[in-house]
Amino acid sequence: MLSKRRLISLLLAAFCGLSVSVVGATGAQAASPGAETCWSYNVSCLFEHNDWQGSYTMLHQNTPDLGGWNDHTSSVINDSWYVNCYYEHANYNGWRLVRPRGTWWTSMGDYNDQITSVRFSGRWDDSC
Ligand SMILES: [Ca+2]
Repeated sequence: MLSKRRLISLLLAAFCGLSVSVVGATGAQAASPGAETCWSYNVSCLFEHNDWQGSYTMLHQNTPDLGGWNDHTSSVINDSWYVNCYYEHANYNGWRLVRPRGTWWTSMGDYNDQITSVRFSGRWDDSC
């Protein structure tokens, strides 16, 4: 049988543990300032780290060479009005990844730090 003091201690520990897990879950779901900006302005964004963290750049049009952002992208948001196609090399060469408007990746997986050019397309068949 638990003493009253022990029972209160366990309840407090359980409550604190629940609080920590709730804060953790909220933190994981909270958008970064960069992500909030991208979602607010209907633009396409590239992020330095997974989960839309780190520095970011906004794109508004076809970009045949990302320059300083070459091979630097770890997550993306496409909140532009267009399909976005991301390419391995400059001038839309190499492999291609497609993101319809209003979609994202929180991680680029095997394509981490490899995007070099981005094309915007108004087509509805997800091609660029
Ligand atoms: Ca590349």
